[in-house]
Amino acid sequence: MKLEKVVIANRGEIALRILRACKQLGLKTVAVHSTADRDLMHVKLADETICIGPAAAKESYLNIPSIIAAAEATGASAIHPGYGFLSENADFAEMVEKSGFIFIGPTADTIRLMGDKVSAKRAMMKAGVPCVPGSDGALGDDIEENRRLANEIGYPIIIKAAGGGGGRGMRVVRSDAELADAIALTKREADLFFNNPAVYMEKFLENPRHIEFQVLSDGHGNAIYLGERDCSMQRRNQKVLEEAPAPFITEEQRKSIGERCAKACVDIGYRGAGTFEFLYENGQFYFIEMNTRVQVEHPITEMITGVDIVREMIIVCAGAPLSYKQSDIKINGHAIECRINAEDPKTFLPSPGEIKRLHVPGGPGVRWDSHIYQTYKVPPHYDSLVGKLIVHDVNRELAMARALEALDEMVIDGIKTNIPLHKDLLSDPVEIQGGASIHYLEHKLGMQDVSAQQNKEAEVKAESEGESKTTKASAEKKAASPEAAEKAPRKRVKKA
Ligand code: MV4
Repeated sequence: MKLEKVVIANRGEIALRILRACKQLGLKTVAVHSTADRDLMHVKLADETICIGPAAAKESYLNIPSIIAAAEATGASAIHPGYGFLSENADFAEMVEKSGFIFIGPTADTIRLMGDKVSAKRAMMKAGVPCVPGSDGALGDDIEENRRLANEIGYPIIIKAAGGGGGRGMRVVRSDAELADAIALTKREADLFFNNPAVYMEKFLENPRHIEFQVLSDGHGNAIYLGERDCSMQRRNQKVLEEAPAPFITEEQRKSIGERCAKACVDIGYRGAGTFEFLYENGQFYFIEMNTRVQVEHPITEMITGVDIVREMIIVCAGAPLSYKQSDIKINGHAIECRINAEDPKTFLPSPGEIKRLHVPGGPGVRWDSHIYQTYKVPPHYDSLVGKLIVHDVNRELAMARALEALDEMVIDGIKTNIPLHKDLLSDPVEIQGGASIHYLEHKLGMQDVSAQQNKEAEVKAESEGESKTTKASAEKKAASPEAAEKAPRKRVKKA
């Protein structure tokens, strides 16, 4: 099929990023948007626009029939799902392809394989990707057997929902006494949240870093890795700042893990852009999940490799071979991304509203991926990401300095943003040193603010008691996250 016109089934900065890639490829674009998003920048720039429903994502960006109807009505040949929303919904990918359109991402079968964390881990183990030690598959009902397994792995262990991911549906267990209840509770929640009661067991890593490998694969036996990103700076499973390459990771480690990821892509016939998520502790990488979409933080990899990831994912999904072979890929310098959110920098409450004044930094090594403009009104209905400041320089120290200078220059008036948090973080000795664990930022924020500390304690308690995020003691509103929380609850489709 010849690719001529692409439906952009997303909003905000990533919709604009996809539109730019399409324009460069000479492709026509269709922006599908909700009633709250008529003024989005990519809607103004698209060749055609279609309103697909009301502000609520469930009725617009998650409305499968409306999106497919928009592709039909405009004679489009492909649909790009971006991140979040329907990007990792296998049923959507299947319906897109059954309707005769290209899904810009892997096949529905691949999304399904990776969406089930038990089958994902099994596939990765088979491909030679190192995984967290744990159960071989889903846990059975024999509590004696599960106890034996937990002792073999060694406490603490973690029970995770097979249908979960991104931090939902997990419970840490520290002794035999807690095990049976923890498994039962996690299974009930997993059934409720993901329509799939299957759970599995892993060794719980207390203080890991979160390091992920970017891959590109054409589904015809060509796959490459584009190095790794360190995404450890996070709060409540929301990444705040990412960098590439990951501090203190050697070229040997990069090559060893990267080659295994690329081989795994070939083994499973992976198509498009993908990310292998690892926990990294004591010099070892442990695979946890694969993301089958373009990620928020893809630009830092683009900056250090020179590869346009969105362009490559479009062309390989249209049937072209990858433009690069592994030997073309060289890691050049260091890149940092600061996610700029419309939120209170202290309470983290969302701060929608009108952008009254905007000045964005520029100059060499400074990139601003954002849909916002002066007079744009950030709507309250979606995640609070308003832009990504990406900086690049020859080394980490200079990149950090450049990030601080760019943040100093940036002016976003009318809404509150987390720019002060980023400035504070880039001046933090632990951040400056590099290699902090996934818990560092929450620890730092907890130290600064007593109420935040209480929230954190409530959160730890809630996690061990298996409450959902919405019941936490925090006054923080449940804001959607760009990549994960905006996903519709997965419905299990009964096989005929
Ligand atoms: C873990 C873990 C420790 N040990 N698995 C949370 C998100 C989901 N993608 C996996 N997660 C974790 N899995 C084992 N065996 C700690 C986390 C974790 C985490 C991981 C990555 C980034 C941030 C995190 C925050 C809390 C917990």
